[in-house]
Amino acid sequence: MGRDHRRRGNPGIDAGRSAFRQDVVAGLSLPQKTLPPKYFYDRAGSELFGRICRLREYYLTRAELALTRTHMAAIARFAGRGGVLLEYGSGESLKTRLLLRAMRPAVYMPVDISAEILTRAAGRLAREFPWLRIAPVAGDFSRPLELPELRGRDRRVVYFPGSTIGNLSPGEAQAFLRMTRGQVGPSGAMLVGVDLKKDANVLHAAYNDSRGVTAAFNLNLLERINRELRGDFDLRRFAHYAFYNPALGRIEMHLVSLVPQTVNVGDHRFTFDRGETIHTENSYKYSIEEFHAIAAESDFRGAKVWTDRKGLFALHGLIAD
Ligand code: SAH
Ligand code: AVI
Repeated sequence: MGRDHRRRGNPGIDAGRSAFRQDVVAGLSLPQKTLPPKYFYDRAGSELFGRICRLREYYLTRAELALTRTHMAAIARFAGRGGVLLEYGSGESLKTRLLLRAMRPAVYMPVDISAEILTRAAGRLAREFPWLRIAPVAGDFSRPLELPELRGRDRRVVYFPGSTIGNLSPGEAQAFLRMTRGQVGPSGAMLVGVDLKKDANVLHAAYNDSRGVTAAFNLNLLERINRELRGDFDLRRFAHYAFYNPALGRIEMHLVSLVPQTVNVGDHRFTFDRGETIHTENSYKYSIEEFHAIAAESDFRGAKVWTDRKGLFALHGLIAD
């Protein structure tokens, strides 16, 4: 077994907290108050996301798992055996297990902003796959990341499942793909999970679940600000609000202020009108053609695409163009 324990990725807790403070203050100072969705994933947020994945209404995880199982042999042929598998936003590395078994990469490099979940997942994988070298990187993929040396001659494959790419704007998604295109080089490949466009009612239910888990996930961001940045958000005065914006092809998640109010975050003070919102997340949905166009802008060619039987979700196999 080869576990790599050196600390890598972005700077430590204090630098992380100061970036969090800066982003929160900047976002709440905008005319449309906004918070970056990457801050959802503290310990409580990651656990809530795990519960979302098991909800009846949240079809994304089940659809992607089903299509991966069904097409595993073809996906593994596309990815190739051995080499380096680099995964962004790996979380629990749930779907990755299927890929690891079929691909048997020499090195698996999971990258996630949530260091705790990453370490726990890497520990489990090390027990389950004793032959695998695991090199976890705790870091933010929206900033330049210090990655461990990628072994020169090995083929590199980047895996980005879960439709996490949908949480980036189309421009950010292109920039992200351009970065990974540089990482995989001319002979590498990328596997990207993308949620497909579909009936708005199905989308609406997935982001407004009957048990209120998505609402708790959204509101946890305010709780995190209270905990880590000396905030005084009263969670009873904000409500989860998610809807599909068909013109932009995205689910938007907001937190609506239920009353006129003033909120403090450390030494900063923010006022809210009744009905004013904080925009917390976008989740873009792309048709196969739309996603191919984004990939092409980043010098990737859509070589393969696998979907589930219901046509809910797509896994794209991209190669360097
Ligand atoms: N890949 C898993 C988890 C998806 S949830 C799945 O398909 O189920 C999104 C994951 O991306 C979370 O684990 C979160 O911590 C991570 N994440 C979100 N924004 C990130 C960022 N900017 N940098 C690194 N990881 C990020
Ligand atoms: C991680 N990401 C792809 C999820 C999504 O569906 O956009 C995050 C999420 N937000 C609300 N529910 C789940």
